[in-house]
Amino acid sequence: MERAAGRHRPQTGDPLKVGARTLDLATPRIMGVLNVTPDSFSDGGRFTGLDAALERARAMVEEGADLIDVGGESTRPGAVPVAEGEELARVIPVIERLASELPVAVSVDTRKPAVMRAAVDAGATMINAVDALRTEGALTAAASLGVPVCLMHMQGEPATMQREPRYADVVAEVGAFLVERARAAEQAGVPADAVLFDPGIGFGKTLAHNLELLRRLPELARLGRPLVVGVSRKRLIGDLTGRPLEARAVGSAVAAAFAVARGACIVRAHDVAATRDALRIAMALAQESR
Ligand code: HH2
Repeated sequence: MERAAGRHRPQTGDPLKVGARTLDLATPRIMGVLNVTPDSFSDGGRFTGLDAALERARAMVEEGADLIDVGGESTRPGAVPVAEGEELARVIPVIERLASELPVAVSVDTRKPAVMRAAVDAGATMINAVDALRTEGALTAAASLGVPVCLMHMQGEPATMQREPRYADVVAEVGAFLVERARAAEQAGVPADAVLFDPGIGFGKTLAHNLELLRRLPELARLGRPLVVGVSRKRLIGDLTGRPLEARAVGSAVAAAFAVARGACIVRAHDVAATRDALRIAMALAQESR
């Protein structure tokens, strides 16, 4: 893919080391979503078998995914927390298999320190910390594992987060939260250059909050850490297009391209082929406008 040239793209320093691999974030990257849960909002129950999970991951890599994010606990609005043993049983065999068979890095989407440890032991080389390492023991676990960590903003808990979320200034508050969590991670021993930020689109946010975060993404990019953004198939796409979950690929890809043009380095996507095409167009246009 063409090198980035958009005026909003941040200088994020060195390429990201993910295990033995290196991700040059000057080119936008796609994180393919693989939920091995019965209840994820868009792909729940579809990839819970080992072979189905592997097949799905392979297809996403073929379509252009640069890493695969494995999740064993849904964080959709209203989701019920999953016990540690259950989450381990869901994700560890899948991560083991993907890490040994895929040509790309594998990340683990979790809040639990025990899952982080077992996942890295099984071959994961990145932690997608959807509560920004606020679970007890998670900061220490992340520091000891020595892999990059994505710190995501969430207001409240999945079970209740969409009940009237409020902010005085959503961008300022999300930014301050991420900076505070990065400081906590650094104090625990996570190297500053191993931290990525994610505004957590849809996590305790109204449509207006989500749109404002996406429009003002350059302000978050200026915080100096690579930005991860997940819009894929989310409610905002449904609200804006009127489309059901299975018909949100185009809307999601357009939103991902917009996020990249505004400074996102990694986009989290279910529909990888559509997203890859959209990013290619967005980056080619960004280069034109230099
Ligand atoms: N969104 C979801 C889950 N994990 N991680 C990051 N870093 N950013 C996101 O926006 C994000 C995330 C929710 O989407 P999905 O995984 O498809 O659904 P569920 O939580 O129901 O499994």
